Amino acid sequence: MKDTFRTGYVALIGKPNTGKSTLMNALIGTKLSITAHRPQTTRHQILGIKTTGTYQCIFVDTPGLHDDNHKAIHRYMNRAAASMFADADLICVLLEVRRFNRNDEKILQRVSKFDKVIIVLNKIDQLAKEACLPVMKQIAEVAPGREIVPVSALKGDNLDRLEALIVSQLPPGAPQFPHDQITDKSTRFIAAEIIREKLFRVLKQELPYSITVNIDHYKEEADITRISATIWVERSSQKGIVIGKNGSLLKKIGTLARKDIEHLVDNRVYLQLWVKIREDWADDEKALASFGYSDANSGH
Ligand SMILES: Nc1nc2c(ncn2[C@@H]2O[C@H](COP(=O)(O)OP(=O)(O)OP(=O)(O)O)[C@@H](O)[C@H]2O)c(=O)[nH]1
Ligand SMILES: [Mg+2]
Repeated sequence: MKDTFRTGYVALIGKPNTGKSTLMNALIGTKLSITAHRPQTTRHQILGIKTTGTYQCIFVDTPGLHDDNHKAIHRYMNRAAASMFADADLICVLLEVRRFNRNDEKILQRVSKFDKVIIVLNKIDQLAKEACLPVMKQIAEVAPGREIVPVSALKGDNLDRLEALIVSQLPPGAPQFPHDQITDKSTRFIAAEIIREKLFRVLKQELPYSITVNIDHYKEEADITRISATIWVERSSQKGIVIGKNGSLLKKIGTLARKDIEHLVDNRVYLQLWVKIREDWADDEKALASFGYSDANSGH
């Protein structure tokens, strides 16, 4: 007898920097969501859709849950993460094997009332197997009876097992998206995110948190895609830092971003970058909305 088709939403939640975006990209097999070694990289909910002959798994990458609510953007990010809890068919809580702490415990307590929760213990490549066991025991004490799956999202270890477990818990149902659709976000959105990722990678200090990227023009032609984007900063001193000496940093960011966007759109890309100031945009509800941080994007 033919198996029933399964479809469901799988929320990936956890503390910042636990590897949610890396895991989603690995499970989908495409880089959809940007990643960085610093926390608070993801700002919006992003769907990553995997469809096979027997199931459609709709992963929801979310911003890391954190207690830092002092700016409007942080409140937006926490809303974008938390709005997923109630609607998901399954919740995967990501924990880092070397950094399991009180904040993770709080997240596990928050999901304790949900039926379907899988605990994903990530970054096991950073620790010897024997050293992982005590952490698993500690987690089991906080979340008794929950399945704990140790993985390395970066190296791909044990992801087959995780995926099989996820799929086995999806409810029966027809697919919600066409079989060839892999995300809910536009190429334009992902292009802006790629630029933001390069800013995270190239710039030192805390500056990336004061930056957002907006695509002003996006035009696909037969043999080239033309993109013009603005990097918004909060103060004039930041503008100089992003541009760098003789424009060197901005050029580097542009080159790195262009390469990734070319890969994404499978075309040559002409990328123009501007740097502009909007004072304190990250704590200004109006500015946030105009830069796309609206609850329509947060999944609210
Ligand atoms: N060693 C190791 N590093 C990993 C693994 N998974 C993710 N990372 C790294 O951890 C850092 C954070 O990864 P992200 O995927 O951006 O984490 P995130 O949970 O999406 O972070 P936020 O969006 O800020 O909440 C990056 O530098 C990743 O390369 C893993 O399995 N092993
Ligand atoms: Mg992320």
